Amino acid sequence: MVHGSEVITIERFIMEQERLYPEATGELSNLLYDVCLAAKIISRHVRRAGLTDILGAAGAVNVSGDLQQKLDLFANETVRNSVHHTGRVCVTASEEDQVPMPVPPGKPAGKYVVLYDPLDGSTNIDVNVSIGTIFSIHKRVTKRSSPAGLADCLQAGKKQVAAGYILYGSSTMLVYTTGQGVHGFTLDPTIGEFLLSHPNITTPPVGKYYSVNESNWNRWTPPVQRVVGAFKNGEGKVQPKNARYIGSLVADFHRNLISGGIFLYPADTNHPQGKLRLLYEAGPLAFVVEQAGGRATDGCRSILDIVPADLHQHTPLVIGSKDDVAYAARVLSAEAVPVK
Ligand code: P6P
Repeated sequence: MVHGSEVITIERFIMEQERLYPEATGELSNLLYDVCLAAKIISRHVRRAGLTDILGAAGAVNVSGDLQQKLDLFANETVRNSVHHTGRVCVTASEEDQVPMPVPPGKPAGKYVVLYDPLDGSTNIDVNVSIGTIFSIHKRVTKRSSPAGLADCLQAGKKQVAAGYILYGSSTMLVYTTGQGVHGFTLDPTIGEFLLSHPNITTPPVGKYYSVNESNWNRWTPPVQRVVGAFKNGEGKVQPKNARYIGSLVADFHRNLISGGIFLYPADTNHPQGKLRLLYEAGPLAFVVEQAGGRATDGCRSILDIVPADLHQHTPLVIGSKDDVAYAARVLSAEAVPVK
């Protein structure tokens, strides 16, 4: 937000938010700054991806089976290197790493856990479509005397202390929540600062858009087909919506958050547990959307209530405007049919 010559940087905003909590130590604030630094570095490279040899596949394959793009690996290392040495974090976990990455021995281990998808939508890198970074912050649950690890990562989404994403779109935006509303910042590359551009984001209860990959239609259960059909053609009180699908989760999510909409990646016969990941995709976005007045389910259950059993666990995802998500949950709960 720019008031005349006065700009509110994310650093100032976080500091003012921290002052609301006299007991705050400032560690979470500093961790959010660390994430901001990583975002700026990744943004710089994403913006130049077409101009350097960083473009293209790095040849390896991650746990999702996605061909790892060089930018994926760069973003993965950048986030880890921005937080591991700070003494604020004890362990990180990423879509690009098979296992959790505890802070190395000899480095101070802090009280926070960072789960992240370093560059979601990376198959869009080479075709210049918006991509994003998603992050989730928890407090460690294991004793400081023991090494941090998987147990600190496998926490329900409702335990998150902060979550957000960076969208590398027509501009680079960072959107986050610490449970005190949702706030959006736009990077001014001329000064290298994220400036408050979207304070107190709220999402309309009924969305303009529905976002789903309809090429999966024949792989869905009939109830899922009914729900998507209602958003497409209208049914009862559900009015028809415009279809918008970028195929990049953060971009689809952000448009729906601002304009109102519903994003669905249901289970299908190719993805019986859904394609998206619970811990570092659905969970953080669920925290953000609920803080903005929206909802997020796996079709039936609240995403934030799901207790993960596996670090890279998949989940179906229905997320966005609360009345649209509630309609989907009513149909999908009443007509629950397992995907065969
Ligand atoms: P599909 C990108 O690969 C991604 O992980 C998300 O960003 C996106 O929402 C989804 O997969 C798109 O998947 O099967 O529609 O191409």
